[in-house]
Amino acid sequence: MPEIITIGEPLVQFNAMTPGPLRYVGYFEKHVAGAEANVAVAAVRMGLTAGLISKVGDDEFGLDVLQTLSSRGVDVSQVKVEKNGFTGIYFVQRGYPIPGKSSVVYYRRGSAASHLAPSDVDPSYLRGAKLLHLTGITPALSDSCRETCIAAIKLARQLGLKVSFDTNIRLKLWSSSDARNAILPIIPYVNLLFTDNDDSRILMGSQGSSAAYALMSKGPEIVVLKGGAKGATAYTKSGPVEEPAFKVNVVDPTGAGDAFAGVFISGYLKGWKLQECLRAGNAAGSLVVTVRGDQENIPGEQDIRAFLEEYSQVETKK
Ligand code: KDG
Repeated sequence: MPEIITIGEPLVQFNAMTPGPLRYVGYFEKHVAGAEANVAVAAVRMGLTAGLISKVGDDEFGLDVLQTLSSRGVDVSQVKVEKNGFTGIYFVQRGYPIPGKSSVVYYRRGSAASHLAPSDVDPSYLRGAKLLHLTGITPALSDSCRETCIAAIKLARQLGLKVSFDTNIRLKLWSSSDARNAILPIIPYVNLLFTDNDDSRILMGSQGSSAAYALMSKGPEIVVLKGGAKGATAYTKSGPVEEPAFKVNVVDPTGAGDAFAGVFISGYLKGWKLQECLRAGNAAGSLVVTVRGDQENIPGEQDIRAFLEEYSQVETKK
């Protein structure tokens, strides 16, 4: 039984080898990604056990997802293969029109994972786990995916699991008002909420500490505001805890937030202080942005320590 269970769509990512508009890109590098799968890989790198509940198509990309995630230590026993279904893919455009930023083009509508239904969540798989992690991407995929998220979260709480949720609002998948209407009812069931200023403006009409405390008043014990290159802040009843980000060379920021969340959650389950969770999460996010691909550079504890040792020396030398 894995300690951390995630539910969501694993995707095959085609990452542009060169920055610029996709129409001029000649070569792409293939990776396995998907926000929840990325979090599961981060948990495994941190020494925890993790499993994914999902569906892939009976195609080559489905095989790629299954082989890659299991080779990375994620339990894929609950990833069903849908006959005649297809596995979602997406392309990453890098560095254009904003240097250092990426954008995505999805080919996933009607994918196998969008057919996830509450019956795909086996209560005996959740029983005994420590934490269920979901994101705002899955409820955007279809009505049955949204129902699956709600059913799984309620079941997890009944079974005594902690629930973490990353708002991850993808406006290429749904409108702001649909996102708000689907995500706000989920928040009261969440123990540990990850969000950022863009998402909190959509959800609460505000940002920063006022949004964090307003979200916390709906139920979560901890609200973590991810600020990317600006660092991250965790809000609890005892006040905010802040950690700055590290300066690194950005190749592709896609997936950094998932590495941050996965490492933060793992630290939280290990009983680390919030400051340590934030610092380790920032280190993981920093390492992920320096390469193409969401999962390859997610560090384990030892590499996080090495990174922090080097970077705190850089900081004190300044
Ligand atoms: O957070 C990175 C993810 O956005 C990426 O891997 C693709 O899961 C994905 C999505 O739905 O955007």
